[in-house]
Amino acid sequence: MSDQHNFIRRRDRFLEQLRGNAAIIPAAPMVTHHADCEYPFRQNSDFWYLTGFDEPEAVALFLPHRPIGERFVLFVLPKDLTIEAWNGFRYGSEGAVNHFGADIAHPLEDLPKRLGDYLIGAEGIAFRIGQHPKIEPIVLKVLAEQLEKVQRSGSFAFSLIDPSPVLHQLRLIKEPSEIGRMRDAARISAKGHEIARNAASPGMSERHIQALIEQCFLENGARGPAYGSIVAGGDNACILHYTKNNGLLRDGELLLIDAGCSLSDYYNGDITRTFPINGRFTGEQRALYEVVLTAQEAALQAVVPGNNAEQVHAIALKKIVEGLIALGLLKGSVESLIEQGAYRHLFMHRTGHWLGLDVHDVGAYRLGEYPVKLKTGMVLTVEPGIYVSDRFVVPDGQPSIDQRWKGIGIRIEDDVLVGTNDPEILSADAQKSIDAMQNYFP
Ligand SMILES: [Mn+2]
Repeated sequence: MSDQHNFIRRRDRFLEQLRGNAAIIPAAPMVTHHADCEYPFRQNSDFWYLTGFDEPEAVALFLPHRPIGERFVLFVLPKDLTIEAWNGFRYGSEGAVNHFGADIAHPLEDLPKRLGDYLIGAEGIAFRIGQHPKIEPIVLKVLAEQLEKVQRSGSFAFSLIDPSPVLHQLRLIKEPSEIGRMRDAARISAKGHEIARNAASPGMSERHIQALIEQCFLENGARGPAYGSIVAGGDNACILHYTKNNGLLRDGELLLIDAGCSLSDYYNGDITRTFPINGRFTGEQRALYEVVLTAQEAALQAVVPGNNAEQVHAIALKKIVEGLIALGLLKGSVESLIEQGAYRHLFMHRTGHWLGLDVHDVGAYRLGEYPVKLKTGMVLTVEPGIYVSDRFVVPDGQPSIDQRWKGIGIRIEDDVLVGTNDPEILSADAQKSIDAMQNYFP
Protein backbone atom coordinates (compact mmCIF):
# COMPACT_ATOMS: atom_id res chain seq x y z
CA MET A 1 0.00 0.00 0.00
CA SER A 2 1.34 3.37 -0.95
CA ASP A 3 2.32 5.89 1.65
CA GLN A 4 -0.84 7.49 3.08
CA HIS A 5 0.97 10.79 3.73
CA ASN A 6 1.08 11.50 0.01
CA PHE A 7 -2.64 10.96 -0.37
CA ILE A 8 -3.43 13.10 2.69
CA ARG A 9 -1.36 15.98 1.33
CA ARG A 10 -2.99 15.73 -2.10
CA ARG A 11 -6.46 15.72 -0.59
CA ASP A 12 -5.60 18.80 1.46
CA ARG A 13 -4.40 20.66 -1.63
CA PHE A 14 -7.40 19.56 -3.64
CA LEU A 15 -9.84 20.60 -0.88
CA GLU A 16 -8.15 23.97 -0.64
CA GLN A 17 -8.39 24.56 -4.39
CA LEU A 18 -12.04 23.53 -4.59
CA ARG A 19 -12.83 26.65 -2.57
CA GLY A 20 -16.47 26.15 -1.55
CA ASN A 21 -17.33 23.45 -4.08
CA ALA A 22 -17.99 19.85 -3.09
CA ALA A 23 -16.23 17.35 -5.39
CA ILE A 24 -17.61 13.96 -6.32
CA ILE A 25 -14.92 11.67 -7.74
CA PRO A 26 -16.00 8.14 -8.72
CA ALA A 27 -13.79 5.07 -8.91
CA ALA A 28 -13.70 2.97 -12.08
CA PRO A 29 -16.31 0.24 -12.54
CA MET A 30 -15.54 -3.31 -13.59
CA VAL A 31 -15.70 -3.63 -17.38
CA THR A 32 -17.08 -6.64 -19.23
CA HIS A 33 -14.64 -8.46 -21.50
CA HIS A 34 -17.22 -10.90 -22.85
CA ALA A 35 -20.22 -12.77 -21.47
CA ASP A 36 -19.75 -12.80 -17.69
CA CYS A 37 -15.96 -12.34 -17.81
CA GLU A 38 -14.49 -9.01 -16.82
CA TYR A 39 -11.24 -7.27 -17.64
CA PRO A 40 -8.72 -7.09 -14.81
CA PHE A 41 -9.63 -4.07 -12.69
CA ARG A 42 -8.00 -0.75 -13.54
CA GLN A 43 -8.66 2.10 -11.11
CA ASN A 44 -9.61 5.57 -12.33
CA SER A 45 -6.44 7.65 -12.11
CA ASP A 46 -8.09 10.74 -10.54
CA PHE A 47 -9.70 8.57 -7.87
CA TRP A 48 -6.45 6.72 -7.25
CA TYR A 49 -4.43 9.94 -7.01
CA LEU A 50 -6.63 11.20 -4.19
CA THR A 51 -7.39 7.98 -2.32
CA GLY A 52 -4.98 5.13 -3.08
CA PHE A 53 -8.07 2.93 -2.79
CA ASP A 54 -7.99 0.15 -5.37
CA GLU A 55 -11.54 -1.17 -5.40
CA PRO A 56 -14.16 -0.69 -8.12
CA GLU A 57 -17.43 1.26 -7.96
CA ALA A 58 -16.51 3.45 -4.96
CA VAL A 59 -17.29 7.18 -4.80
CA ALA A 60 -15.20 9.78 -2.97
CA LEU A 61 -16.65 13.06 -1.70
CA PHE A 62 -14.45 16.05 -0.94
CA LEU A 63 -16.34 18.53 1.18
CA PRO A 64 -14.44 21.77 1.86
CA HIS A 65 -17.58 23.35 3.35
CA ARG A 66 -17.70 20.79 6.17
CA PRO A 67 -15.68 20.90 9.40
CA ILE A 68 -12.27 19.23 9.57
CA GLY A 69 -12.84 15.53 10.21
CA GLU A 70 -15.85 15.38 7.86
CA ARG A 71 -14.27 16.43 4.59
CA PHE A 72 -13.25 13.14 3.01
CA VAL A 73 -16.14 10.68 2.66
CA LEU A 74 -15.95 7.33 0.87
CA PHE A 75 -18.83 5.23 -0.36
CA VAL A 76 -17.55 1.69 -0.95
CA LEU A 77 -18.73 -1.80 -1.83
CA PRO A 78 -19.75 -3.41 1.46
CA LYS A 79 -18.05 -6.40 3.06
CA ASP A 80 -19.75 -9.56 1.82
CA LEU A 81 -17.98 -12.83 2.55
CA THR A 82 -19.82 -14.76 -0.14
CA ILE A 83 -18.97 -12.27 -2.90
CA GLU A 84 -15.45 -11.90 -1.53
CA ALA A 85 -14.99 -15.67 -1.78
CA TRP A 86 -15.56 -15.35 -5.53
CA ASN A 87 -14.09 -11.94 -6.38
CA GLY A 88 -11.59 -11.16 -3.66
CA PHE A 89 -11.17 -9.11 -0.52
CA ARG A 90 -13.04 -5.87 0.11
CA TYR A 91 -12.13 -3.34 2.78
CA GLY A 92 -15.72 -2.27 3.41
CA SER A 93 -16.66 0.95 5.24
CA GLU A 94 -14.57 0.20 8.31
CA GLY A 95 -11.50 -0.59 6.24
CA ALA A 96 -11.99 2.60 4.23
CA VAL A 97 -11.72 4.61 7.45
CA ASN A 98 -8.98 2.56 9.12
CA HIS A 99 -6.70 1.97 6.14
CA PHE A 100 -7.41 4.82 3.72
CA GLY A 101 -7.99 7.75 6.00
CA ALA A 102 -11.64 8.37 5.12
CA ASP A 103 -13.23 10.64 7.73
CA ILE A 104 -16.51 8.81 7.20
CA ALA A 105 -17.40 5.80 5.04
CA HIS A 106 -20.69 4.28 3.96
CA PRO A 107 -21.80 1.34 1.85
CA LEU A 108 -22.18 2.36 -1.77
CA GLU A 109 -25.92 1.67 -1.79
CA ASP A 110 -26.41 4.60 0.63
CA LEU A 111 -25.08 7.15 -1.87
CA PRO A 112 -28.45 8.22 -3.36
CA LYS A 113 -30.04 8.89 0.01
CA ARG A 114 -27.02 10.50 1.71
CA LEU A 115 -25.47 12.61 -1.07
CA GLY A 116 -27.94 15.51 -0.79
CA ASP A 117 -27.25 16.01 2.92
CA TYR A 118 -23.49 16.07 2.39
CA LEU A 119 -23.84 18.80 -0.22
CA ILE A 120 -25.86 21.18 1.98
CA GLY A 121 -23.82 24.34 2.42
CA ALA A 122 -21.58 23.79 -0.61
CA GLU A 123 -21.42 26.54 -3.22
CA GLY A 124 -21.59 24.02 -6.03
CA ILE A 125 -20.76 20.52 -7.19
CA ALA A 126 -17.50 19.62 -8.90
CA PHE A 127 -18.32 16.54 -10.97
CA ARG A 128 -17.19 15.54 -14.44
CA ILE A 129 -20.21 15.04 -16.69
CA GLY A 130 -20.13 12.35 -19.35
CA GLN A 131 -17.64 9.94 -17.82
CA HIS A 132 -19.44 8.10 -15.02
CA PRO A 133 -22.73 6.74 -16.37
CA LYS A 134 -23.69 4.91 -13.18
CA ILE A 135 -23.09 7.84 -10.81
CA GLU A 136 -24.14 10.72 -13.04
CA PRO A 137 -27.94 10.21 -12.68
CA ILE A 138 -27.56 10.23 -8.88
CA VAL A 139 -25.54 13.44 -8.98
CA LEU A 140 -27.92 15.17 -11.40
CA LYS A 141 -30.94 14.23 -9.31
CA VAL A 142 -29.34 15.72 -6.20
CA LEU A 143 -28.26 18.78 -8.16
CA ALA A 144 -31.85 19.28 -9.37
CA GLU A 145 -33.12 19.04 -5.80
CA GLN A 146 -30.56 21.59 -4.62
CA LEU A 147 -31.50 23.96 -7.43
CA GLU A 148 -35.15 23.72 -6.36
CA LYS A 149 -34.22 24.69 -2.81
CA VAL A 150 -32.00 27.55 -3.97
CA GLN A 151 -34.77 28.83 -6.20
CA ARG A 152 -37.17 28.93 -3.27
CA SER A 153 -34.82 30.37 -0.67
CA GLY A 154 -32.91 32.57 -3.11
CA SER A 155 -30.00 32.28 -0.70
CA PHE A 156 -27.05 31.36 -2.88
CA ALA A 157 -26.06 30.24 -6.36
CA PHE A 158 -25.48 26.56 -6.92
CA SER A 159 -23.39 25.54 -9.87
CA LEU A 160 -22.02 22.43 -11.53
CA ILE A 161 -18.34 22.69 -12.34
CA ASP A 162 -15.65 20.36 -13.71
CA PRO A 163 -13.07 19.27 -11.13
CA SER A 164 -10.59 18.28 -13.86
CA PRO A 165 -8.70 21.56 -14.35
CA VAL A 166 -7.79 21.79 -10.67
CA LEU A 167 -7.06 18.10 -10.23
CA HIS A 168 -5.16 17.71 -13.46
CA GLN A 169 -3.01 20.72 -12.74
CA LEU A 170 -1.97 18.95 -9.53
CA ARG A 171 -1.30 15.69 -11.38
CA LEU A 172 0.77 17.42 -14.05
CA ILE A 173 3.54 18.31 -11.58
CA LYS A 174 4.93 15.08 -10.13
CA GLU A 175 5.79 14.93 -6.44
CA PRO A 176 9.13 13.45 -5.34
CA SER A 177 7.50 10.11 -4.47
CA GLU A 178 5.83 10.01 -7.88
CA ILE A 179 9.09 10.81 -9.63
CA GLY A 180 10.62 7.83 -7.84
CA ARG A 181 7.87 5.61 -9.21
CA MET A 182 8.19 7.07 -12.71
CA ARG A 183 11.91 6.17 -12.55
CA ASP A 184 10.95 2.61 -11.54
CA ALA A 185 8.39 2.31 -14.34
CA ALA A 186 10.86 3.58 -16.93
CA ARG A 187 13.67 1.35 -15.63
CA ILE A 188 11.57 -1.82 -15.81
CA SER A 189 10.20 -0.80 -19.20
CA ALA A 190 13.73 -0.21 -20.48
CA LYS A 191 14.83 -3.60 -19.19
CA GLY A 192 12.06 -5.22 -21.23
CA HIS A 193 13.27 -3.44 -24.35
CA GLU A 194 16.83 -4.65 -23.81
CA ILE A 195 15.61 -8.22 -23.42
CA ALA A 196 13.46 -7.94 -26.54
CA ARG A 197 16.26 -6.57 -28.71
CA ASN A 198 18.70 -9.21 -27.56
CA ALA A 199 16.20 -11.98 -28.26
CA ALA A 200 14.83 -10.86 -31.63
CA SER A 201 15.94 -12.71 -34.73
CA PRO A 202 14.51 -13.50 -38.17
CA GLY A 203 11.75 -16.13 -38.14
CA MET A 204 10.46 -15.31 -34.67
CA SER A 205 6.94 -13.95 -34.30
CA GLU A 206 6.04 -10.48 -33.13
CA ARG A 207 3.92 -12.20 -30.48
CA HIS A 208 6.96 -14.02 -29.07
CA ILE A 209 8.76 -10.71 -28.59
CA GLN A 210 5.63 -9.26 -26.96
CA ALA A 211 5.61 -12.22 -24.55
CA LEU A 212 9.26 -11.68 -23.61
CA ILE A 213 8.87 -7.97 -22.92
CA GLU A 214 5.65 -8.41 -20.95
CA GLN A 215 7.18 -11.32 -19.03
CA CYS A 216 9.90 -8.91 -17.94
CA PHE A 217 7.28 -6.40 -16.76
CA LEU A 218 5.46 -9.03 -14.71
CA GLU A 219 8.64 -10.55 -13.26
CA ASN A 220 9.64 -7.11 -12.06
CA GLY A 221 6.40 -6.55 -10.17
CA ALA A 222 4.45 -4.48 -12.66
CA ARG A 223 0.76 -5.13 -13.24
CA GLY A 224 1.54 -5.65 -16.90
CA PRO A 225 1.77 -3.51 -19.99
CA ALA A 226 0.61 0.09 -19.59
CA TYR A 227 -1.14 -0.09 -22.99
CA GLY A 228 -1.38 -2.59 -25.81
CA SER A 229 2.26 -3.33 -26.60
CA ILE A 230 3.18 -2.52 -30.21
CA VAL A 231 5.58 -5.07 -31.67
CA ALA A 232 5.71 -4.20 -35.33
CA GLY A 233 8.05 -5.73 -37.89
CA GLY A 234 8.73 -4.03 -41.22
CA ASP A 235 5.80 -2.14 -42.72
CA ASN A 236 3.63 -2.90 -39.67
CA ALA A 237 5.65 -0.18 -37.94
CA CYS A 238 3.91 2.31 -40.23
CA ILE A 239 0.58 1.49 -38.54
CA LEU A 240 0.91 3.86 -35.62
CA HIS A 241 -1.34 1.94 -33.24
CA TYR A 242 -0.54 -1.56 -34.50
CA THR A 243 -1.33 -4.08 -31.78
CA LYS A 244 -2.13 -7.24 -33.74
CA ASN A 245 1.41 -8.45 -33.18
CA ASN A 246 0.77 -11.55 -35.27
CA GLY A 247 3.39 -11.15 -37.98
CA LEU A 248 6.75 -12.83 -38.50
CA LEU A 249 10.06 -11.05 -38.05
CA ARG A 250 11.78 -10.96 -41.42
CA ASP A 251 15.45 -10.84 -42.28
CA GLY A 252 16.37 -7.36 -43.51
CA GLU A 253 13.48 -5.55 -41.85
CA LEU A 254 13.31 -3.35 -38.80
CA LEU A 255 11.38 -4.11 -35.63
CA LEU A 256 9.63 -1.25 -33.86
CA ILE A 257 8.60 -1.90 -30.25
CA ASP A 258 6.47 0.63 -28.38
CA ALA A 259 5.86 -0.81 -24.93
CA GLY A 260 5.97 0.20 -21.29
CA CYS A 261 4.88 -1.28 -18.00
CA SER A 262 2.27 -0.12 -15.50
CA LEU A 263 3.27 -0.47 -11.86
CA SER A 264 1.17 -1.66 -8.93
CA ASP A 265 0.32 2.00 -8.22
CA TYR A 266 -0.36 2.71 -11.89
CA TYR A 267 2.70 4.80 -12.80
CA ASN A 268 3.61 4.07 -16.40
CA GLY A 269 6.56 3.77 -18.72
CA ASP A 270 6.21 4.44 -22.45
CA ILE A 271 9.27 3.63 -24.54
CA THR A 272 9.80 3.02 -28.24
CA ARG A 273 12.86 1.49 -29.82
CA THR A 274 13.53 0.42 -33.40
CA PHE A 275 16.33 -1.89 -34.53
CA PRO A 276 17.27 -4.23 -37.38
CA ILE A 277 15.92 -7.74 -36.85
CA ASN A 278 19.09 -9.35 -38.20
CA GLY A 279 21.41 -7.01 -36.31
CA ARG A 280 22.50 -5.00 -39.37
CA PHE A 281 20.94 -1.82 -40.74
CA THR A 282 20.59 -1.47 -44.49
CA GLY A 283 21.90 1.84 -45.83
CA GLU A 284 18.39 3.28 -46.07
CA GLN A 285 17.40 2.08 -42.62
CA ARG A 286 20.52 3.49 -41.10
CA ALA A 287 20.16 6.84 -42.84
CA LEU A 288 16.59 7.29 -41.60
CA TYR A 289 17.47 6.01 -38.13
CA GLU A 290 20.20 8.66 -37.89
CA VAL A 291 17.71 11.37 -38.82
CA VAL A 292 15.22 10.27 -36.15
CA LEU A 293 17.92 9.85 -33.51
CA THR A 294 19.39 13.28 -34.26
CA ALA A 295 15.92 14.83 -34.07
CA GLN A 296 15.09 13.04 -30.84
CA GLU A 297 18.35 13.99 -29.14
CA ALA A 298 17.99 17.63 -30.14
CA ALA A 299 14.39 17.67 -28.88
CA LEU A 300 15.39 16.03 -25.57
CA GLN A 301 17.87 18.83 -24.90
CA ALA A 302 15.01 21.33 -25.16
CA VAL A 303 13.06 19.70 -22.31
CA VAL A 304 14.02 22.37 -19.80
CA PRO A 305 12.02 24.71 -17.57
CA GLY A 306 10.63 27.69 -19.46
CA ASN A 307 10.40 25.96 -22.83
CA ASN A 308 7.15 24.35 -23.92
CA ALA A 309 6.14 21.09 -25.60
CA GLU A 310 5.42 22.87 -28.88
CA GLN A 311 9.02 24.08 -29.01
CA VAL A 312 10.21 20.53 -28.33
CA HIS A 313 8.08 19.32 -31.24
CA ALA A 314 9.28 22.15 -33.49
CA ILE A 315 12.92 21.25 -32.88
CA ALA A 316 12.32 17.58 -33.67
CA LEU A 317 10.26 18.45 -36.74
CA LYS A 318 12.91 20.79 -38.13
CA LYS A 319 15.61 18.12 -37.82
CA ILE A 320 13.39 15.49 -39.40
CA VAL A 321 12.53 17.73 -42.34
CA GLU A 322 16.17 18.74 -42.81
CA GLY A 323 17.19 15.09 -42.78
CA LEU A 324 14.50 14.06 -45.25
CA ILE A 325 15.50 16.88 -47.64
CA ALA A 326 19.12 15.74 -47.48
CA LEU A 327 18.05 12.20 -48.38
CA GLY A 328 15.91 13.40 -51.28
CA LEU A 329 12.64 12.28 -49.73
CA LEU A 330 11.38 15.86 -49.43
CA LYS A 331 11.90 18.81 -51.75
CA GLY A 332 11.79 22.50 -50.90
CA SER A 333 12.89 24.73 -48.06
CA VAL A 334 12.52 23.59 -44.46
CA GLU A 335 10.30 26.55 -43.66
CA SER A 336 7.88 26.13 -46.55
CA LEU A 337 7.63 22.35 -46.08
CA ILE A 338 6.74 22.86 -42.43
CA GLU A 339 4.35 25.69 -43.18
CA GLN A 340 2.52 23.62 -45.81
CA GLY A 341 2.63 20.40 -43.79
CA ALA A 342 4.16 18.75 -46.83
CA TYR A 343 6.12 16.35 -44.58
CA ARG A 344 3.07 14.69 -43.05
CA HIS A 345 3.18 11.60 -45.26
CA LEU A 346 6.46 10.78 -43.48
CA PHE A 347 5.97 12.17 -39.94
CA MET A 348 2.31 12.51 -39.00
CA HIS A 349 2.14 12.74 -35.22
CA ARG A 350 3.17 15.04 -32.41
CA THR A 351 6.52 14.56 -30.68
CA GLY A 352 5.20 13.71 -27.24
CA HIS A 353 2.66 13.82 -24.45
CA TRP A 354 2.51 14.10 -20.69
CA LEU A 355 3.16 10.82 -18.87
CA GLY A 356 2.03 9.72 -15.40
CA LEU A 357 -0.85 7.71 -13.96
CA ASP A 358 -2.34 7.84 -17.45
CA VAL A 359 -0.07 7.01 -20.37
CA HIS A 360 -1.38 10.02 -22.22
CA ASP A 361 -1.48 11.87 -18.95
CA VAL A 362 -3.81 14.66 -17.97
CA GLY A 363 -2.90 18.32 -17.94
CA ALA A 364 -3.40 21.10 -20.43
CA TYR A 365 -0.93 21.69 -23.26
CA ARG A 366 -2.27 25.17 -23.88
CA LEU A 367 -3.95 27.71 -21.70
CA GLY A 368 -5.91 29.82 -24.15
CA GLU A 369 -3.41 31.28 -26.57
CA TYR A 370 -0.35 30.23 -24.65
CA PRO A 371 1.45 26.89 -24.68
CA VAL A 372 1.98 25.57 -21.15
CA LYS A 373 5.56 26.16 -20.03
CA LEU A 374 7.62 23.20 -18.88
CA LYS A 375 8.23 23.19 -15.14
CA THR A 376 10.40 21.09 -12.89
CA GLY A 377 8.52 17.91 -12.02
CA MET A 378 6.65 17.47 -15.29
CA VAL A 379 7.19 14.22 -17.17
CA LEU A 380 6.70 13.88 -20.90
CA THR A 381 7.65 11.63 -23.76
CA VAL A 382 9.80 12.70 -26.69
CA GLU A 383 9.06 10.47 -29.65
CA PRO A 384 9.68 11.66 -33.19
CA GLY A 385 9.47 9.14 -36.02
CA ILE A 386 9.64 8.57 -39.76
CA TYR A 387 7.32 6.18 -41.56
CA VAL A 388 7.77 5.29 -45.21
CA SER A 389 4.88 3.27 -46.58
CA ASP A 390 2.44 3.04 -49.45
CA ARG A 391 -0.24 3.72 -46.84
CA PHE A 392 0.59 7.43 -46.98
CA VAL A 393 -0.05 9.50 -50.10
CA VAL A 394 2.79 11.69 -51.32
CA PRO A 395 1.47 15.26 -51.64
CA ASP A 396 1.64 17.11 -54.95
CA GLY A 397 5.05 18.58 -55.60
CA GLN A 398 6.91 16.12 -53.37
CA PRO A 399 9.18 13.41 -54.77
CA SER A 400 7.72 9.95 -55.25
CA ILE A 401 9.45 7.44 -53.05
CA ASP A 402 11.75 4.72 -54.31
CA GLN A 403 10.89 1.15 -53.33
CA ARG A 404 14.08 0.74 -51.29
CA TRP A 405 12.75 3.12 -48.64
CA LYS A 406 9.37 1.42 -48.28
CA GLY A 407 8.41 -0.55 -45.22
CA ILE A 408 10.70 1.43 -42.93
CA GLY A 409 8.98 2.73 -39.80
CA ILE A 410 11.16 4.22 -37.08
CA ARG A 411 10.25 5.86 -33.81
CA ILE A 412 12.50 6.55 -30.84
CA GLU A 413 10.70 7.43 -27.62
CA ASP A 414 12.06 8.30 -24.20
CA ASP A 415 10.40 9.34 -20.95
CA VAL A 416 11.81 12.60 -19.68
CA LEU A 417 11.56 14.43 -16.38
CA VAL A 418 11.86 18.20 -16.51
CA GLY A 419 14.65 18.77 -13.98
CA THR A 420 15.78 21.98 -12.35
CA ASN A 421 18.24 22.45 -15.21
CA ASP A 422 19.03 19.47 -17.42
CA PRO A 423 16.38 16.97 -18.44
CA GLU A 424 16.52 13.58 -16.72
CA ILE A 425 15.96 10.80 -19.24
CA LEU A 426 14.13 8.22 -17.16
CA SER A 427 14.32 5.57 -19.87
CA ALA A 428 18.06 5.94 -20.52
CA ASP A 429 18.67 2.25 -19.72
CA ALA A 430 17.11 1.38 -23.08
CA GLN A 431 19.94 1.70 -25.60
CA LYS A 432 19.42 3.64 -28.79
CA SER A 433 22.79 4.37 -30.39
CA ILE A 434 23.44 3.02 -33.89
CA ASP A 435 26.12 0.73 -32.48
CA ALA A 436 23.87 -0.65 -29.73
CA MET A 437 21.11 -1.33 -32.25
CA GLN A 438 23.60 -3.38 -34.30
CA ASN A 439 25.47 -4.75 -31.36
CA TYR A 440 24.36 -8.34 -31.68
CA PHE A 441 24.99 -11.11 -34.15
CA PRO A 442 22.53 -13.98 -34.35
MN1 LIG B 1 4.09 7.62 -26.20
